[in-house]
Amino acid sequence: MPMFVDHSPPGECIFCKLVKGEIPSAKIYEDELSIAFMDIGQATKGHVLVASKRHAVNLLELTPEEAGAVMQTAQRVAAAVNKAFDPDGINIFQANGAPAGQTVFHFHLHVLPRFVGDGLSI
Ligand code: D5M
Repeated sequence: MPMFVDHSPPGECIFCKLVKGEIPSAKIYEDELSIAFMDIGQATKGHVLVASKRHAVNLLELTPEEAGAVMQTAQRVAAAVNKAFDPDGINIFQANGAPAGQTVFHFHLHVLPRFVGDGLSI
């Protein structure tokens, strides 16, 4: 599968619908360019996604302003997650393309609290 193929009509992907409030989410923060919400899968306790509000398939499609905004939001979220869940560590990761593990083709990064013995292998 090619890396840069979007699988949804513009505005119709699952995170676009989430941004528009058309599907429910556990939203924890938003600003003009970015939004943060709990990951539905909770790979660990406190797993949050930070997405661009505009539909960009991956990192390479973000504007510099969007890239700055999502990273600033990720830092804020990481601080909040650190306070709320007291993890032993935190991963920030982001997949570009199906071979890299991307499953939702709307830019997002993961703020993933890590706990000693959590068994994750990323
Ligand atoms: O990560 C895609 C992530 O998106 C994966 O961890 C599940 C999450 N996901 C999918 N649908 C939803 C909804 N509706 N709310 C919250 N989280 C969701 P990737 O890096 O693309 O594999």
